[in-house]
Amino acid sequence: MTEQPGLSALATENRRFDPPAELAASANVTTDAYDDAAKDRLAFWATQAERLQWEQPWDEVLDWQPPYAKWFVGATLNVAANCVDRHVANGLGQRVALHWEGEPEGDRRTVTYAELHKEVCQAANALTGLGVRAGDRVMIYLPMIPEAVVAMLACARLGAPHSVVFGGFSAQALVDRITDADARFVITADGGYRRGAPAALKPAVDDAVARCPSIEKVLVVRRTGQDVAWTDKDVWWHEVVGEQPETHTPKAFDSEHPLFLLYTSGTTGKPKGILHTSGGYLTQAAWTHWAVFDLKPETDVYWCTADIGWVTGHSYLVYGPLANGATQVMYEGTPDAGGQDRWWSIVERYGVTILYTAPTAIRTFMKWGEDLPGKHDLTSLRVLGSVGEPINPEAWIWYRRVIGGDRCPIVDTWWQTETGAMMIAPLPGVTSCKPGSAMGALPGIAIDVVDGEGTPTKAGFLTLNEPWPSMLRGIWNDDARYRETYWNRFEGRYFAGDGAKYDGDDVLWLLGRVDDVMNISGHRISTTEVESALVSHPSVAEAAVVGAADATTGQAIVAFVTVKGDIADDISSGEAFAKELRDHVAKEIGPIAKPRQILITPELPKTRSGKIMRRLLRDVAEHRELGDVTTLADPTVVNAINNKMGSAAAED
Ligand code: 6R9
Repeated sequence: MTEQPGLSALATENRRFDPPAELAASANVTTDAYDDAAKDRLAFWATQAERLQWEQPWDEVLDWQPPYAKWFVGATLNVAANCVDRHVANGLGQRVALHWEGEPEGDRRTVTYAELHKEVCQAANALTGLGVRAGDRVMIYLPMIPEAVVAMLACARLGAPHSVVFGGFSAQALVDRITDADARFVITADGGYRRGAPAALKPAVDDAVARCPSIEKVLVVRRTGQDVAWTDKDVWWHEVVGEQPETHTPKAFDSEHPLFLLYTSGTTGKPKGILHTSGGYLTQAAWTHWAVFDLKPETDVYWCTADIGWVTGHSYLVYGPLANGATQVMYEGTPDAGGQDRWWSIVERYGVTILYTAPTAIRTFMKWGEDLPGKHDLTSLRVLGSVGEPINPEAWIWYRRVIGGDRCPIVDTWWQTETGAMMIAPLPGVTSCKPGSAMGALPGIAIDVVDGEGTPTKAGFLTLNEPWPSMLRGIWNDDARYRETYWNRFEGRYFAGDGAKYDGDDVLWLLGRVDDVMNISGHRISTTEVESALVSHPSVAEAAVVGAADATTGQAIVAFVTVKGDIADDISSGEAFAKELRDHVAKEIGPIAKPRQILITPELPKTRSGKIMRRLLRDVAEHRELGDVTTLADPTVVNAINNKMGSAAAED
């Protein structure tokens, strides 16, 4: 356990997997795309933008005033009309948009584009009636139900930027985001189904709204039927939306009109509100979805397993696929609800052809055993995707063999909340892939790996050199942090925060975060956030949190905690106390941020200037030889912690 899984093998990976001949022969995108983009990048993106329906054409493709870009300047469009109305107008109203599957077995709903259109119009009318106007921020805190998609599109239709908060996050997380966004509305549900039981959402909203005076109305979907508290701000979705007229005339907004804010972790405790706008975002989300998955909307059944609370759910469950008129699967629950083969029964039932998921899920399925997918007919699958963290070659090969029947290309797609859409990925009809690599930049995207001085090199920091259509347009209300986080590190380059290297064949390998952001099951959580949650517990004095390699979740949270002087040793060393701290973190941030392991230690290793030496704690957490300890104020501290970790591991 000395390195992240698989990374040591990366430099010597020589296996190659060519595109299937049949797929290559009819691929949406060929090598020409690279040539076209290389010849004229802006013309290339303008061509992709023409795949959308614009009300007014643009005067200029790009206006770049670093670090702020405007794409398709002067043009107007309605994002929701692009995702719904135009397909209905093109005679595709009867095409299935969503095959929705609830967690309880047998709970299913089919939504055609015509039905989606009707519901989005009704929801837009209802929101208008509640007072939502263009520019208002609307929080969405919903389970994975069709209304989540409808709510996002209704906001987009009205030009009211949404901010989706993952349903697993706590009331406090909602308060922070509502406050930062200064939102006036919340769309939520009584609850959703999780692991076989209804999980309440409304109490967290009640708690948050009580603390957020800016909120005027809360629109509540009835999903589980569980009891809910009610205030005069609350309105039932089924009472107001169903009553509305079934049509709504969309207004065209400027290409740079804000589409959504999505909060993501940075290296400080305060989450950043990443701002995305309309025309450029939709252009790149739609084109990459069509090109990288080789989407054939007439015949494919596409399934992205991401939650709408993450950027992948925004770009590759809502905006990209719907802009392309895709038919897709949406599933509410956990992978083991109703059996550990639930996903494979879904693939079989709907004849899924394209599956987009995360390495952490694949590693979980590896653990559960290949006889489970083996029980189902998965021969409909033709393209597999991966996103969220580096996929180790072992998982890649398993994914290809067991799920893809050795016939499906795998597209490993690198991108971020900030990039809005895929940036680095193979093209399934073109690229000969190495297992575990995202291969190289997509057409129209310019990247460099640079050293500490910003000079291009073989191994170092991943940077983006040219503006791209779906790039973030800043951090909400924090210009200084936007410049500081992404643009000040290297002159003229966007710094992604990831390490990367080229192997001898000029194939690119992503090496994970170089800052203090952890990646837990593909979700970004900052060490500082978890530390502040721990320290907010009355018994905790100090906390240091690191991400340690974990075979299933990619990284797992290991917390080193010192307790306040008046806490007796036998209490703090007990399992009940560790559980209490874990639950406390779950309450403050959400269950996903629960530390895998909590180690109570008398002191934390610090430099003389008082900075916690995380590098050492990572070594401890991953059972590595300790590196240089000379800069520590008290070098004996780390040995004491190390001994403790050794005995804790033995107890596991
Ligand atoms: C889409 C998404 C972004 C961070 C990113 C990187 C990691 C995502 C990856 C990958 C290696 C891939 N990441 N995809 N690392 N290979 N294919 O995940 O957005 O939640 O903002 O996370 O995730 O470290 O910087 P987001």
